[in-house]
Amino acid sequence: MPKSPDLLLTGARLATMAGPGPYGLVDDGALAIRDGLIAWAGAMADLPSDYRNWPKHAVDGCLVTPALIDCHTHTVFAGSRALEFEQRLQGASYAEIAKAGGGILSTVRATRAAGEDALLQAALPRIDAMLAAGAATIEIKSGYGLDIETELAMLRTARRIAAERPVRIRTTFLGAHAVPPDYKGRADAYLTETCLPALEAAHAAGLVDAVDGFCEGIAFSPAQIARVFDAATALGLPVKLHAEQLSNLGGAALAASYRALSADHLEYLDEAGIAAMAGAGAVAVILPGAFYTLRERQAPPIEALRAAGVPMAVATDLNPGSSPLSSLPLAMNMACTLFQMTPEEALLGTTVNAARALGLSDCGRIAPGLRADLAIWEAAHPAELSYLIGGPPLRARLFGGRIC
Ligand code: DI6
Ligand code: FE
Repeated sequence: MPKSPDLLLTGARLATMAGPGPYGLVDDGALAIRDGLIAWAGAMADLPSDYRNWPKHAVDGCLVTPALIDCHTHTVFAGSRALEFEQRLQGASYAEIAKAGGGILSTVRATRAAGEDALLQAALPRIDAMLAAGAATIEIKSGYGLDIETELAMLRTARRIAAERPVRIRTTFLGAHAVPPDYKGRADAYLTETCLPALEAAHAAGLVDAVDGFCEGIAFSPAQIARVFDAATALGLPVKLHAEQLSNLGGAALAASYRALSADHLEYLDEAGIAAMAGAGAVAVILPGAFYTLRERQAPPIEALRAAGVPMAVATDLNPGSSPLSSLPLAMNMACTLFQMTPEEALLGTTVNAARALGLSDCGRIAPGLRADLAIWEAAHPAELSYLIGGPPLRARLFGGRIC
């Protein structure tokens, strides 16, 4: 990345998310940025003299937070599932539509037919919406290819996004998302012949940061997910899992036994799963957009996760079927209103704990030495990010120290 010019942000309230006190708040703050990193952050009154003559950028009356991190998305896909939305409103369930060959498989058909350039062009407006809502780091999964060629094409497309927009992309291999039609009823053969070879090829091409799976009655069993996790572990890749979204198969405990970065969704998570996650230090990624869209009734066990000290992240799960949502502030609002997370937990969930769910330690807080990825909001208090439905206006974003 080209070096960014030295910059001193002044006049803002900082929500450093780095303690002490709620949100790590600093009133009348100053923030010095050099070479894309935070050099110093604190109260203006304490600013060391070295920084006093740096070029200033006043953001009086604004709130500065770490730029938001979306740690669970399926942003690269082709086609639309609006008609399925209509079917669900007429009474068809997500699982029924999936079993009839729609759902994920309908997006697979469109994605296989699209070609890489079309995939990129379809993804960019989604990315633009995510950036306009304050994100700077976005995780993107494969899983709508389900053949070797298209799984790799999805991951390459995701990586290309970082050359097109000021954003950091982390890629997750999700070959175990659904069983493709040509392998109907033969999930293990799909894993042996296609999914695991695709993982090896994608890893060899340097396209994989982590490995995910969908552990569910309509997708893969724990034993099948274990095969994928064994392969990931052999390649030295961290794992995460779509677990306990529609039923309880013990996916979170399985993920924890592989020291997963995270287990995600978790509506049907039980006490044993919570204890396993707490023991493994896995992040619980809460995805209220999917709960809302599918009009689910059972909320994830937030109170028990909180009591067990499991760190919680919040993400959009942006995908064409169960969560056509690109705004992290809206996801935060939903996490508070639907699940009674606190606004501080919601912001920790899109900064500190989202970084952790991606295995990143250089972002998600405002502290010296971390990346200067920042969001500048027209807001007085960080609770407004969750309180206002869709969040307060974003004045600007800094990516690697550059205003954009
Ligand atoms: N759970 C989800 O919420 C997404 N994937 C998954 O395993 C939904 C994907 C889709 O419906 O296209
Ligand atoms: Fe998902």
